[in-house]
Amino acid sequence: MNYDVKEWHKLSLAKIDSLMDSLLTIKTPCETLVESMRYSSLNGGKRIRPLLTLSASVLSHANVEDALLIGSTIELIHCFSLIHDDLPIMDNDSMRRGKPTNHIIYGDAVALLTGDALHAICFEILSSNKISVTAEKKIKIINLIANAIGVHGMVCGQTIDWLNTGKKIPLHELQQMHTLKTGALIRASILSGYLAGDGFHDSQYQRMDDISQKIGLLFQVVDDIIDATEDSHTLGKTANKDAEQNKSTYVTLLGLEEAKKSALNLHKNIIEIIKLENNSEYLQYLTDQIYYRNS
Ligand code: GRG
Repeated sequence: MNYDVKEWHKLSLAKIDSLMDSLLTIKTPCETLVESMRYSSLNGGKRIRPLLTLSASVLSHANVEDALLIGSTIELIHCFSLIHDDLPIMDNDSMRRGKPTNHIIYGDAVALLTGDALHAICFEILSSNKISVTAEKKIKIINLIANAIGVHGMVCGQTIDWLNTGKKIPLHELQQMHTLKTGALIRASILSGYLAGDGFHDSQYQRMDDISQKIGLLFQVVDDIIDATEDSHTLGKTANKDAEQNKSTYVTLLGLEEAKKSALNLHKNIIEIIKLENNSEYLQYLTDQIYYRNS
């Protein structure tokens, strides 16, 4: 099979954006809510999570439309977490994806409610008949995603982060916090795409799980590096925020050079193990994108 990865990336981005647009074309008595949901979702994110879902679905020969829908709903969850993360009561940020954050435009209360609505719509879509996987698989996928975002994942990681702002924490605690806050949703993005397909054994699923956790960690180490090295214009959000808030990061704990070395080794190791999987060209390409990104 010939994989034109750049073309795949471009086409997939267009499909994700178009699907998200149609998922957020909603008739409701509250137009402001939908406008706000669209403002913070249809605004040029990298779409790394749905792209990961799509790339993993290729390995298990899942239906592309199913993978697109699953990935796009995960992106809606990601958008909700960014809105809440930017609120004055949390990170208090005024710029996201190069534009004013949601609460700057719509106010804190509507921003909070917009996040809640994006959260709920993910599960409304996933449990609907828009997805053609079996009921058993659908439940597994919903369970995986729900598990990744609540007390066992993202919200737990965010709470640990919040409670430790201004404190220096040991490296293993930093790693645990990121595994939950960022890694869990990235893991779910990959594994849900894989689960939508067929014909894999438990041992193959375990290997994908290991790969997805390593990709989540690479994403975060790189995120800490670019937060410290890139400017706000390139990042599309306030640069050097971690240091300003006195947060522990891979850069503050290890130093920039060691953090870069750690990302380099992790990237090399992930590529080595992904290459052992058939049809993993898109996943390799996205791992490179995660490693080489500057925003
Ligand atoms: C209150 C239920 C409830 C949940 C909120 C705020 C929160 C819990 C979680 C925040 C999790 C969070 C914001 C993690 C940071 C993840 C991160 C590194 C975001 C940047 O992701 P990119 O680089 O951004 O993929 P784009 O803009 O490209 O999508």
